[in-house]
Amino acid sequence: MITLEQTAAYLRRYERFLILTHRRPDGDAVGCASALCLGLRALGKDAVIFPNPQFGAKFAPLLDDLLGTGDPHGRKLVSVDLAAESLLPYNALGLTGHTDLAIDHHASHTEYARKTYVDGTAAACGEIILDLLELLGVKLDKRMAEAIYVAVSTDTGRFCFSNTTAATFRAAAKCREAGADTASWGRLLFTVKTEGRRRVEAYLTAHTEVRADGRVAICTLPSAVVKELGATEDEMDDIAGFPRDLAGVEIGVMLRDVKDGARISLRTDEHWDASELCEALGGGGHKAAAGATVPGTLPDGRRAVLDVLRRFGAEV
Ligand SMILES: [Mn+2]
Repeated sequence: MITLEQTAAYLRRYERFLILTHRRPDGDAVGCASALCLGLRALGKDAVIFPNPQFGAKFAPLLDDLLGTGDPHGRKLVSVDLAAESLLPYNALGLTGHTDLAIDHHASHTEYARKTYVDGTAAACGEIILDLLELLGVKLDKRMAEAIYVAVSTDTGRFCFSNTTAATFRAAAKCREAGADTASWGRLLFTVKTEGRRRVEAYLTAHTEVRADGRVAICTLPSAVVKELGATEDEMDDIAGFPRDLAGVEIGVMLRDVKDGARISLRTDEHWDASELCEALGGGGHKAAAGATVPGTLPDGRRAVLDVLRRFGAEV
């Protein structure tokens, strides 16, 4: 592990960078990649973001003009918000074992890079990137500020999750001061509901499995259903939080089928540690939000998660 100052010195020392994000890139991943890339360019460096095939339309303005690879091995590979190399996008697996610097905030970070900076107290990796840009002497412009704002506001569920700290609000304040259009981004990210999203939420409402006297809620969302309802992956942002929002629920479980099995997403209240539960399933994450992928079908995933919940004392 290196310090934030050493991380800044590392970025200052080299000229060519390729920034890596995780599969199903969220607002924090995209916001961090965008702000870091723009900040490095502001310092006169040659920086690009690896074209993750799952980058969605919603965040497109943050990535405009920033995507590319060039010769990846002629660049320093920097990952942001990426807890483990197994989370690299499928088309970036050739880069496995080559990450030079990892900047992250996941407590479950696996230290796969040559150099690693992790701050598990940061609600969003975007908070770290903002501090780094300050250390590097980069003046925050409107676009960088919006990228950081997207990162911190999404990873904290618009500043409502228990991971939100005073530092998160200070980061958001700096973004607003630098001209971020927080109202427009807020509406786009959190309040606008597309027709596809509305249909998926209606399906989930009708199919939520409630157990343990209402303390556990499980949603199973097959990709075939998403397709049938005419919804896209871009409309599924934070859908994993849906079962946790029911009154009385301590553990919300979302199950979705992915290429290599069943993706389990857990959202928990203060009685539980989602990260610990997901580690028992081979995954990881944060105390209130974590995930794991298990081999097999959605019913296999459901059984696996129920087994672990029982092992940790839930009467499901
Ligand atoms: Mn994050």
